[in-house]
Amino acid sequence: KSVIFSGIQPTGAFHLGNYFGAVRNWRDFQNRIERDNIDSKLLFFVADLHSLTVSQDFNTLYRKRIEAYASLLACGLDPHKATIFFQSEIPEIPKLQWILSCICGMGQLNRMTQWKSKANLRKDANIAEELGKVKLGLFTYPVLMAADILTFNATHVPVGKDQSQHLELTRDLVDVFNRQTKSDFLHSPMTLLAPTMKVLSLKNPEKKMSKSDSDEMSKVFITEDAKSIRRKFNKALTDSIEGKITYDPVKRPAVSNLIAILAAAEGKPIKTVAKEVQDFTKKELKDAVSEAVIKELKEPAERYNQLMKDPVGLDKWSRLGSEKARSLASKNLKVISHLTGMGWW
Ligand code: AQP
Repeated sequence: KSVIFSGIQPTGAFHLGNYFGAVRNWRDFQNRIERDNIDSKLLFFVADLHSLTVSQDFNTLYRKRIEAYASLLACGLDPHKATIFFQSEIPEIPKLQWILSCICGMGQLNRMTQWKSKANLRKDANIAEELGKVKLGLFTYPVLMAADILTFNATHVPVGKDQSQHLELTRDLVDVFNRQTKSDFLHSPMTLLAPTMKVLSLKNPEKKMSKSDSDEMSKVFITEDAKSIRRKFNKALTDSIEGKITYDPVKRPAVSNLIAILAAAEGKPIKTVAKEVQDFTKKELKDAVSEAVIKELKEPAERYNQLMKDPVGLDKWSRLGSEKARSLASKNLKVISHLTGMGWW
């Protein structure tokens, strides 16, 4: 039986990148599994422990976690069909993280690229001093991610390209664990790369659209109203190239980003959409993207507003999710703990 598993951090409201690059694909998995009657377990979680790896305002984090949970449901994840939970409510995860930390080399973590980009190391400064400021949690983030996956013995992990390196590390840790414990208990999880492209910032196509970007005009939230969506796309950066609209991510990244968003919203191949819009003006392209995105986000936005009016209902779903997740996690951790000579936790 396959176990499909993925998570998202509660570091801010979900934007089009999170939606097209992650959560919409998860919903499609969920619906396909139901339609085709596939024997598969689905687990999705709010990665609140991961969000602590960068500095957080603890006064707002509690609410952001709930907003993230509501966003997952609003995007169509269904607690009847998938187990949807908060990472911090599963104590088995940090237990396994410790066991994995004891088999993971510093050199393996040192090769990971994501902590380096998130640590904002200054190139001109003393490197030892800069490294000394990096928080242990940020450096060991990939071990926590491996623990998330292996606590549930997941077989498939849908992620964006930026996470592939962490999945490779997880597979390496599985090999070491199984070898050292002379077992084959842990599965080597497969990476399912999101079919959708990276959604870029509407203001700077050199950057991806990101929750933590302080420029609100760079991103469109899944809960945004039509007027605000139109305003953001109207003010989106394009380029000064005249003539036909063309899809060329290298020479025309901003225009290509708009075409790619339109294609994702309409559920069509980029090539087809690029042809359809080739004679549009840039204003017409922006209008078409706005209308397609408004249509695509209408239901998630409505559902989100309803869910946020019902905190008791949300709490009920998240408790149910945590109970289901814990029951699976504790079964697996018992075996893992026994294999590592720790007795039965
Ligand atoms: N711009 C993007 N385009 C496509 N996919 C994206 N994802 C994020 N941004 C884009 C995908 O969303 C999932 C959840 O991401 P995360 O919460 O783990 O953190 P992230 O990847 O670092 O996302 P953000 O929005 O940029 O958050 P911050 O600003 O907090 O770092 C992942 O599957 C990711 O690939």
